Amino acid sequence: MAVKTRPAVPVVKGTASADEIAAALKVAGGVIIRNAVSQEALDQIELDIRPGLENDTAWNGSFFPAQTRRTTAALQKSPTYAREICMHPLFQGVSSRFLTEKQWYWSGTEKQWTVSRPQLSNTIVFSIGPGAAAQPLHRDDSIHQRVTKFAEVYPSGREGTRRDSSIGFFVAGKKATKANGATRFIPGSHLWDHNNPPNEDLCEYAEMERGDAFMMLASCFHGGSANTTADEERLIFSTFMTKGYLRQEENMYLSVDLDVMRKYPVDIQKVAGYSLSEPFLGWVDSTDPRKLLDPNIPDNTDMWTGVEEPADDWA
Ligand SMILES: O=C(O)CCC(=O)C(=O)O
Ligand SMILES: [Fe+2]
Repeated sequence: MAVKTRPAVPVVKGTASADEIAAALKVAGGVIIRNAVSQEALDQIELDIRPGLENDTAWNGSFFPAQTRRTTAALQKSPTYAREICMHPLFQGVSSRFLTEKQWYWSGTEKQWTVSRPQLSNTIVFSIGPGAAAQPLHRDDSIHQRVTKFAEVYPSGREGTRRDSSIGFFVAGKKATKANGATRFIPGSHLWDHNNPPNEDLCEYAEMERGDAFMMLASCFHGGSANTTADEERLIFSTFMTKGYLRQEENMYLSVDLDVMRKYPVDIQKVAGYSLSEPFLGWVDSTDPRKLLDPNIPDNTDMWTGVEEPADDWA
């Protein structure tokens, strides 16, 4: 099985562009972003989600260590999480570049172009306590039944938008070190063939200060590591975006009350899943599901965008 030398771990500043981060992800599969989220936002998010962590009990299974506490449905619990993490411009910008898909189909003898934009897949807060064992190395794209073929380099253009099902954004709510269990990952493993098993010896650790973030393609091998400290909590805000036509990992429609969703601005509602994936996927009552949140918006019953290929419209 072809395994190339490992690329270095890319580390960029929070002022980097989405294009720079996308380019680095294509090479390494994961990127560390310094100072991605402000300390004030993290203070508020922690206040919002701490009760949920305190109410959680040990996972009944082996994937999460007994010392891990989780809380989900961040949109229900923390508008600051929604705005500052889910809608982070770099997370949204990079997700648009990898996960937006354009395709044409025949309508009679006319080609009709459609665009499917990415949506939120999950929002999970992890608190991983002292003594927690390491997670096995895994790829998060298994939830979407993905089978990755070996590639020398990440494909460009439309083929590139078909490779990954999801992108993760792990924001450090507290310092993450090798000792307290920082996420480890295998740089370059997003290009590996499905049959190529992970290898612990090839791992690097995403060590972060509070407010740094680790962005990762879902095809990259990774896992939470052992927390070998006596008294340090590792606090991670973990958010994924996925394709507009795949099932969300966390069912946002059942996890977030409609009354809570109604209070959010339109951009958050759309990213949460209240929009159509063209040509006509995800409707309610044969129209845009966002009508459930705002009955005054116009009906959307167009099943295509047009005969011209739409331009890439991200900033
Ligand atoms: O704990 C971490 O850093 C990563 C968690 C993870 O990869 C998972 O739960 O799928
Ligand atoms: Fe994972």
